[in-house]
Amino acid sequence: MEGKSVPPKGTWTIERHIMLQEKAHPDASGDFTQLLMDIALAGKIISREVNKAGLVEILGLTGETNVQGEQVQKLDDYANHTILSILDRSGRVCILGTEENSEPIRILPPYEAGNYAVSLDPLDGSSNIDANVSVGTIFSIHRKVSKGPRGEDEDLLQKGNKQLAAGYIIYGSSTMMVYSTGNGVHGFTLDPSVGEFLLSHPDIRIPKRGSVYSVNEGNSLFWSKGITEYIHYLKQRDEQSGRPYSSRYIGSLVSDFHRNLLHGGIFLYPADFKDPNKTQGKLRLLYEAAPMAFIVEHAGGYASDGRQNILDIEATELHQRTPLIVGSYEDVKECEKFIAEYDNDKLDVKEKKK
Ligand code: P6P
Repeated sequence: MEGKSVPPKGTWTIERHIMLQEKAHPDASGDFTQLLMDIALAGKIISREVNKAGLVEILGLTGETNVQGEQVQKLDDYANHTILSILDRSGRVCILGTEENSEPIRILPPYEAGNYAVSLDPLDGSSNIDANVSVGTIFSIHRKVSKGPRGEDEDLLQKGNKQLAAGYIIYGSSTMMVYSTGNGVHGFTLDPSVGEFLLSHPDIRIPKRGSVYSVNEGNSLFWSKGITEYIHYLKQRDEQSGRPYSSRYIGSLVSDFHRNLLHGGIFLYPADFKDPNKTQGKLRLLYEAAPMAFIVEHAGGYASDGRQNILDIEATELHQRTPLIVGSYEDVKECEKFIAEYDNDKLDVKEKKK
C-alpha cells in the first residue's frame, strides 16, 4: 500500500483492500480480485460452521479416509465442498488441487474455465477440531500456463515463486484472513456482527530473529544429526543470543505459523531420516509449504526444505511432500548451516533410495 496512508483499523474491509491492490495492476481483469473475494467468502462460511461445530452434529469423522490415508473429519468435508462449490463455477478457475481429493479437479463444461489454478488445504490441522484447537484454510493461486482451453495438471504443478497470491484463514479465538499478492502481507479480522474481514494487521513484518521454536519433539529420534544439533543448540543458555528459545507447538500448521509470523520464531517439520518412505517429511508442498513460504518471504522471513528455498522447488505431483523449515530469516538460515555442517552425506537420501 505504498504511497497511501493506512486507513483507520476497523473500517477497511478486505474487499476494499484487494480492489486497491488491483489498481496497482492496470491490466488486471478484475477476475483475480474477485477470486480472492470468493476465498474470503468461503472463509466466512467455514468460520460460521467451525465456530458452532460443537453445537451442530458436524464434529466427528465421516468414516472415510482421504488420499493421505487420514480420517476425514466432517468439517474437513464441509470446508472442502464449500470452497469447491464457490470456485468451480466462478469462471475464474481452470483447475483446483485440494488435500481432500486424490486427483486435481479440472473445470469442465458447462462451467467456464478461468485463468487461475488454486491449490488448497481446506481445513489444515483438522485432527485438532474436536479439542477446540485453532485450525485453518490455506490457499495458493497460480496463473494458468497450459495452452489449451481447459486447466491441466501443469497449471497446478508450478514452482512456489510463480505464485500470484497465497494466504490462509485461521479459525481461532477470532477468525483472521492473512494474504499476500507479493505487495506486503496483510491481516484482516472477521467482525461477525457485520460479516466483514476488517484490516487489523497492515503490512505484517516477521522479526528477523525470534525466541520460539516449533517442532514435534516426539519425532526427535527420527531427525537427522543436523536438526538434532540445531534444536540442542536452541536449548543452550546464552542470554546474549536470546537462548534458550521457548518451545511452542500446537500441531496445527496455520496456528504455529501465524504466531511466529507475528512474533518471530521458527517452525520445523523435518524429514524422517530413519524411514526411507518419509524422507520428504509430512507436509505437502503445493498447499502447505509453498503458500506459507510465499507469505513469510513477503513478510521478510524465509522458508527452506533444509538446503533450498521452498519457492524454488519444482512440483511433480499434487500431494508431493517436503521437509519445511519456515519463519524468521536469521533462524531459518542458522538451521540450514547446521544441516550443511552435519547432514551433507545424508541430504541425498532420496536419490540413494532409488
Ligand atoms: P504432527 C496437521 O495434521 C498437520 O498437517 C499440520 O497442520 C501440522 O503442522 C502437522 O500436521 C502436525 O503433525 O505429526 O506433529 O501431529
